[in-house]
Amino acid sequence: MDEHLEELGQLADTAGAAVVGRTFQRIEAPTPTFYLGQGKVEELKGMLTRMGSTLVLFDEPLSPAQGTNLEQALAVRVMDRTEVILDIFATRARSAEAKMQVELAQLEYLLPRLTRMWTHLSRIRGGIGLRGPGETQLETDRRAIRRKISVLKKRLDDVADHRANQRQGRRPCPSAALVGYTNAGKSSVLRALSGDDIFVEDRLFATLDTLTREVDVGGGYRFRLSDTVGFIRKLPHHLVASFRATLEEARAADLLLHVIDAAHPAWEEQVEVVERELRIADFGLRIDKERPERKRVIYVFNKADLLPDPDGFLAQVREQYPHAVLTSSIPQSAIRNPQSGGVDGLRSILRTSAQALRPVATIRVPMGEGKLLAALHRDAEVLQEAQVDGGVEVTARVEAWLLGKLRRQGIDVTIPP
Ligand SMILES: Nc1nc2c(ncn2[C@@H]2O[C@H](COP(=O)(O)OP(=O)(O)OP(=O)(O)O)[C@@H](O)[C@H]2O)c(=O)[nH]1
Ligand SMILES: [Mg+2]
Repeated sequence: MDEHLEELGQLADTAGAAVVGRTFQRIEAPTPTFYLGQGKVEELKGMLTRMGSTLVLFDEPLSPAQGTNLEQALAVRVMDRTEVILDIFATRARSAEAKMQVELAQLEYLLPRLTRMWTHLSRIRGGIGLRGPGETQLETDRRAIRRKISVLKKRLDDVADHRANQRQGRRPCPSAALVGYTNAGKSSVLRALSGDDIFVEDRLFATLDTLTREVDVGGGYRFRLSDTVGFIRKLPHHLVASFRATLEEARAADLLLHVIDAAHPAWEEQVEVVERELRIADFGLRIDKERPERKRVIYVFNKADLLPDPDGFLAQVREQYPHAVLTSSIPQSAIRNPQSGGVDGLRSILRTSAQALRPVATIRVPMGEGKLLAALHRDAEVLQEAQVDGGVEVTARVEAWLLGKLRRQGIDVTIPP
């Protein structure tokens, strides 16, 4: 409970509000009027006056009626968790795409509230047999909002298509997406791996846009890594849905790097939240039917420098997460515990993955298969080519799925040990 309020406090801080007091009530069934019991509302009112505060934040979602009633009873602005998150997203969106995504989520949040707000008003006016101006206005507003929603959806679909085309045009290089709870250190890991100056902040939702970097993982291999928007407990669903175009990048990746704040007391709950969101966003499944295998996840336990016993921690989590690796992604000079060793472990896991995803293979292309030869030059990294009896022998770094496809077509493929 404390951790949940702690997190709401972080959200408030990120949104630019200073927390002056907190209170909670255990409720079996929230009341439709205030959510809280009458006594608690009185207590809250006293607190507000004493502390001179101007805003109340609720960790639970409030119905539009509860929100309105509370604002009237307390005479201050009341926001629920969803509204705070939307507010943060709105101020943090930079790119045109992120702005559209946030606007879409805001309108979807507004739509049902608008209805109830106007219903409430027209009841006050309530003339018999009168189709009051409120109702007409409501219809007009609703129609305008729905129209705007569909325009935004269409434009975001176009963005997603454009991205998909771009992905197809890229040269073959394995890709991974950094996913995880907000503030776990996704951007920091990308910064440490790439050496680029990427925006990092001890605030929630520092990153709203997908940022992609090609990273050298050693041994002549490169990996394309994408940073993504973080997840949080009780993330509004229309918000996740509207970030579809951004998350598509992660969905198309060869593997996922699930970055976890190992030093956070509630990291296990955070892992569950992220995995649930990923399941909802349908991440485990390939959209490409030619590659139906489940996506591999590497669990990256970050902030290892803050752990009292990093080795003991790793031994313990490996029982549940065999593909776990420890990282510390802040500049090495700032690390208290130099044993925790940077991102080298992760880099070498990526190198192994790149080798597995793009094994070097020898492919015997029969005479007259010019098309296949051209396809290899386009989709694989050709290292060597030699004329042999009855065709051409190509040595190339080829994606594993493509090798499977070639084999199914009866092409002679060998992978040297
Ligand atoms: N001590 C320590 N701090 C870290 C480490 N990695 C990240 N941090 C800090 O954690 C905070 C969040 O880091 P970010 O990289 O912005 O986290 P993020 O996951 O990208 O967060 P969002 O984009 O907000 O979802 C920053 O203050 C970082 O300096 C680490 O390995 N050790
Ligand atoms: Mg970030």
